[in-house]
Amino acid sequence: MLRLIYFPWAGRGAAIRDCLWLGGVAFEDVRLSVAEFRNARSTGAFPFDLLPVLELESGARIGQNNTILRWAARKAGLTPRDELEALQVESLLDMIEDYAMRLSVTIRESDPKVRLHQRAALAERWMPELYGHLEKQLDGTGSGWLVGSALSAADLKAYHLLSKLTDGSLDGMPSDALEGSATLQGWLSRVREARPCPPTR
Ligand SMILES: N[C@@H](CCC(=O)N[C@@H](CS)C(=O)NCC(=O)O)C(=O)O
Repeated sequence: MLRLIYFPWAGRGAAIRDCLWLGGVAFEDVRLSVAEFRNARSTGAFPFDLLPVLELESGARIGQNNTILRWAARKAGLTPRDELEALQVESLLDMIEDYAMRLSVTIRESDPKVRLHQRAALAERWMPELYGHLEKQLDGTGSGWLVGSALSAADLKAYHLLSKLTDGSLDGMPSDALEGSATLQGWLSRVREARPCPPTR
């Protein structure tokens, strides 16, 4: 059986899980604690020593979240047929990942003073820049979705990043950052409603 290996939180696993659930793709949703991850990593269990990792039926393991997300979107039938739209989704996934990396750097920072300094740059510069890119994209399609006229992996990936940035759990990141944007707020509600409910186990 296919296995998606990640941590118990949303992070870089959530959009992949959403795609697989939306597409009805059977997979084992493996959620490792940090201690379990470190033990397994010390045995060389993961390509590049990071999660998420996709394990195929053959047992082959694949790393890098955008690679896995693109694969999951194809499996789920969520990849646009139109070539330009498919490229736009790919490009958005990479653009969003650039900003996810900026957030990751602050999460890995152990010095609280340095972290707050980094978060100020995130809150004042980088995240408004990301929100601007997304607003422009939504204004361009006019459909309520980031690409074309349907939900794509780009909506899911951006949704999870923006949700994390504004859920109040990150020191120095204001939870009201999107209050001034009716476009982004409307889009977030649309994605929230379109997201699948995790299957009951
Ligand atoms: N470029 C990688 C980044 C993966 C990554 O940073 N994963 C984090 C969790 S979101 C991780 O495994 N952290 C564990 C660690 O750094 O020890 C990807 O796209 O998958």
